[in-house]
Amino acid sequence: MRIKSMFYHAYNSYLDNAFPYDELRPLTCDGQDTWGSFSLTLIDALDTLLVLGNQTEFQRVASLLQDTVDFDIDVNASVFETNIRVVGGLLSAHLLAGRGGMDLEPGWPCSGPLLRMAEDAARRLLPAFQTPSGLPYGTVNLQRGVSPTETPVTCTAGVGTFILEFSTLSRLTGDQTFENVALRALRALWGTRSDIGLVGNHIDILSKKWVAQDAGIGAGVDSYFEYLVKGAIMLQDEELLNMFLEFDRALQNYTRFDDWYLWVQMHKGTVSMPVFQSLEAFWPGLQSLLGNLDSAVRTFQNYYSVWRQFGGLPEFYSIPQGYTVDKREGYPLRPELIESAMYLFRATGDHTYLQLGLDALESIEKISKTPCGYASVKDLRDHQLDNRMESFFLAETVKYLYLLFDPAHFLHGGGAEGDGSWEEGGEGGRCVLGAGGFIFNTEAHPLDPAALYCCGRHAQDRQELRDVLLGLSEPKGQSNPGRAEAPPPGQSESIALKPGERKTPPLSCPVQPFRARFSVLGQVFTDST
Ligand code: DMJ
Repeated sequence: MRIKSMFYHAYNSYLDNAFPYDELRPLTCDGQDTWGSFSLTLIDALDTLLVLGNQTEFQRVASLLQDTVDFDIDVNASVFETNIRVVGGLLSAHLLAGRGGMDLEPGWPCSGPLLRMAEDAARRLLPAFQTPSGLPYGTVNLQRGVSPTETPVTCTAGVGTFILEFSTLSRLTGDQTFENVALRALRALWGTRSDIGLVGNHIDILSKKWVAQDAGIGAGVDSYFEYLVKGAIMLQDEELLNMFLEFDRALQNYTRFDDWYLWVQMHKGTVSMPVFQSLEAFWPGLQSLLGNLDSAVRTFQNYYSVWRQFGGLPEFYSIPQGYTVDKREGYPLRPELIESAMYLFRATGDHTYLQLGLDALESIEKISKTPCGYASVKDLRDHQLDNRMESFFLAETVKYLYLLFDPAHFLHGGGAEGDGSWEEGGEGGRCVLGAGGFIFNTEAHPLDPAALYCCGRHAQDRQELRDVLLGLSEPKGQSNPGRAEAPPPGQSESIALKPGERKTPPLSCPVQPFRARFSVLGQVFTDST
């Protein structure tokens, strides 16, 4: 199958030429560290191996990563990227370990080596959340916490894209800290919305002032909205759903025009940038999860027309001009339109979405294939290439393409007792896994809500037992430590780098490369990197 060949061409090239670096450089056939120094592409691609049915390589890589990856490193890492790619990738592989034929610990899925790795990585991100507001810093040193000179400016997605991974960690391990800090950040962000119900692009996490006041659904914001919806579904949490629905009303009111979504000033609602960004193409998929199919279909058609015009989605597309935007003509092999096609095909059965899949396959093969991988397209107008293959190409783009053409895949859910798509796990086989469908994190790593529910119940039982035992043994009046609480505000000093210590530039909010201050159609976005 062509999608499998695409995967293995890129994957084997990474292993042969780039491992243990984070990414493959497909033009020079070598590797480079980008988001950290933790073999990022291999972690990100691990669950795709299983999605493609390769159990033996899944097992080999799972143990290779346990032996080779060390998060105790003096690296300044993006809190957002490390969470969605590393923590998300490891959690997903952990939850799929049963189907992957790995040797399982007796307590799995509530314990296991990949879960411990995910927890180790996530614990190193926690200092970023120790702020008076609860809004996290964008960058943290994995060994030493947040630098005293760290910028307090973070993008919206960098604050609001943790609840899926962190609640999974909390419910599997029984340590509430992760879910607490993610929720605290979401609630704090909610409190900063404007009078007309919108949030901007970059916020100062100390003053809670909006530094970039453009409201939209794309770069710097996108996965915040995605996590409100998916968090609501995964945790059955009405608070998150209500937050999203209120945002959605404002977005529909102020930013939607002819089923495009523009950027507007968050306080006034006036259009600041009539631009479609490739990152926005996740939106029709999200709408389909909410049941808003008509609108999802129309918006998808708009975005697909841009794909057809260029054979890919340029990073920015000026809607009035019907053309690319200066310096934003690239297509770094992003997954979002294919992701939406997968959801919409699942919801409608319409073959338009398969056609997009075919178009994507053809384009990527034709434009970006090199002797050792697939290269980001620097400019869709002349097909110049960049020497970079982002890890999301194997984690997301290829995975969503494969799942689009395999509607019976177990990850599409629909499992019911008897059809063999569910499995047992947990102490005494009390967990029924995979029967309630999977939720994909924003890096396409599937998470299983049933495991959260099952381990959460076990953790609760264990906690109640501990409380009873402690209550019996403690003298009256002494407090019960119980589960960890959300960190108290104002602790950033304790996790700070000492003066003079090494600090590399922060890598925060990279969802869209706001690499410099730049002006598009009169609107200035501020870069925090
Ligand atoms: C991925 O890392 C994630 O999907 C993120 O939410 C947005 N950017 C890339 C893919 O385009």
